[in-house]
Amino acid sequence: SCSVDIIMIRHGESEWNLKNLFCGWYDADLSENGIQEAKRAGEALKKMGFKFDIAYTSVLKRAQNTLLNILSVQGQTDLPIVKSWRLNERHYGALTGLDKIATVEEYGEEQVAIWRRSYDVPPPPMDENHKYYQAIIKNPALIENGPTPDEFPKTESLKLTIDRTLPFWNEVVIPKLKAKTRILIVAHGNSLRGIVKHLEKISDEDITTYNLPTGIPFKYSLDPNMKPTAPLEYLGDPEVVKAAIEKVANQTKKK
Ligand code: DG2
Repeated sequence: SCSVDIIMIRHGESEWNLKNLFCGWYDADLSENGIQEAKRAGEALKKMGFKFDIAYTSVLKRAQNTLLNILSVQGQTDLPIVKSWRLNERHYGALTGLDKIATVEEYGEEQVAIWRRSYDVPPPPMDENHKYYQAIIKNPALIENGPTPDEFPKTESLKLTIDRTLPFWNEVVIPKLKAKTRILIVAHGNSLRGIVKHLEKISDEDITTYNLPTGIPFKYSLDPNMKPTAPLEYLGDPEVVKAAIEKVANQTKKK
């Protein structure tokens, strides 16, 4: 046929999603619920008969472990996996490790919304005295497969995230898609928001209210020019999808 499909998914709930902490480049693992989400995603993909030729993921373990859980349920444990820091979550700067509600209480809803969802305002940078600076800078995964010391961010807006994710999309993913390779991408809330913004041409304004749920696969059909023929399609129950998106939006809402 003349269109090609690609499946993408944000990792399942991480331990820091569960604790409601800004995570960014901190290498939190999946929560128990996150593992279950990944397995359910694997079951859904299996049921719908999806097979893949290659998977792309970030260098962070919440994404990699989501992928491994999907593949073990879906039955493709021998799938080639390519890891790139360009699919990492946006670096959350000085906010890394802070409680999302406590941050709203300290800085106000408006400021936190700007840091969290504005297109081009990055959070304050992470300095060397930050509680998680060493854990991130010394993470072997980020040293081996990470950016060069020059490229290593201290914080990232969505725009900066897109700037380093899109070269991967254009130079690695697109050629494979053109060769009809069946691709699965497992990445993060904001690295995927960047790809979605690019594909659907979502405006800088409209992207500020756009949220992606954890652990629910979605599909694009791309025409020969690699343009989506329709908005993303979630491979899940619409009510479950809606609730999962609201859960992300509500992470900064006081109860
Ligand atoms: C979350 C996204 O990233 O947080 O870094 O805290 O997808 O890796 O769990 P992920 C984080 P929000 O931008 O939705 O607050």
